[in-house]
Amino acid sequence: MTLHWKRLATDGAARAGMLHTAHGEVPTPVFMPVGTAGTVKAMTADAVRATGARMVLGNTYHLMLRPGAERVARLGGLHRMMDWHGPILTDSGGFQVMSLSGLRKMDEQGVTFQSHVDGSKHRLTPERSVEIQRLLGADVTMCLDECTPFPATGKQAADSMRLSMRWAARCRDAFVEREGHGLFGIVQGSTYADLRAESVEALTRIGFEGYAVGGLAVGEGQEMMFSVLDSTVPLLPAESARYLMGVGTPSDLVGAVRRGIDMFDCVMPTRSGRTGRAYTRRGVLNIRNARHAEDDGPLDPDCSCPACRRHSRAYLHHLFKAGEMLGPMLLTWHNIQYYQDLMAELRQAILEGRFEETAARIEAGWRAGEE
Ligand code: PRF
Ligand code: ZN
Repeated sequence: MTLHWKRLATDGAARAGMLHTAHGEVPTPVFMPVGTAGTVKAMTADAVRATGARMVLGNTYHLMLRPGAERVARLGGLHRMMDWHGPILTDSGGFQVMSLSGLRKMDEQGVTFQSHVDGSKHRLTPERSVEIQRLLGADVTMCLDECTPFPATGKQAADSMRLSMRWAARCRDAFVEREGHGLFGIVQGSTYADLRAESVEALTRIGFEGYAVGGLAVGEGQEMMFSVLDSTVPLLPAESARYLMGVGTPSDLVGAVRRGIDMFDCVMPTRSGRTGRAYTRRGVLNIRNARHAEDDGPLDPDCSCPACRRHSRAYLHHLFKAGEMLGPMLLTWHNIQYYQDLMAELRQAILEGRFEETAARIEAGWRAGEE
């Protein structure tokens, strides 16, 4: 059987389910830590697993440039290289080309760009992106798309979305079916409900193992993002997984799960962990702040991660002040743990039919406030 998702319970629009892949099962809603360059930065694979994470994300763009997709394949694939034996979803590269590469040129066939690593020239087409993701060994392959910049006029958004839909059809043709592997389409259309509907229609006509909502969290704000989800998510097939790409804050996750999203990825917990920002049950804090310098208490008393169980805020503060690498490691661990605990709590609440009261309690905790 190819990769598939099974719905186990619903509560309002929120869903609890199970994603079945070649590398195991993943309970949803799920948050996938970002392992861009073949590592979840500052974490060993065992540490990632210990947080409860069951699926991680890898990036076509970074790995094609360094160490190269063919080299990863010769070395046994990304799972073996990373020593991560759970499922891996890989992003297709288009989004990262736009946000990271130098000179780039888009045409009907694909995108040509300059590497941010050494300035060398590369080309990505829908066919090559799918091939690279196969060489990496991705369980979930993403279609090559264009993430329409925000804001966009109706015409810009329509042209961009339709190009992504033509590329989606080419990705479907290029994808080689393998047991437990699947291809996800990506809905685009910016903030225009009619274009989002047209995009869903085009993708469901082609048919994918799952559907992502792309082009959000690009500057439109949470209210607009939720409004796009309100109009778009109900159009997606009820029996397929839904993935909101590159989102988001804990509050974004609760709001998107409430609207029927099953899967997420974001650099936020890892990236902000490295700069000293911590997400807790009582909101966000920065451990570098002087008020933590002599605080002997834990970062989050209800968290089971090593940063919280074995260390004080004062010690974590000291590590960051001294520029010690253990600081970013411990805060990354904590933030991933927090995101995993949040998703597990939402999933349990959906299974027990008490999503809204759980969400309200979590949101009240953040308002009780750290800063
Ligand atoms: N497309 C792809 N990857 C993405 C996005 C997208 O639109 C986003 C938007 N938030 C993040 N990552 N392929
Ligand atoms: Zn913790």
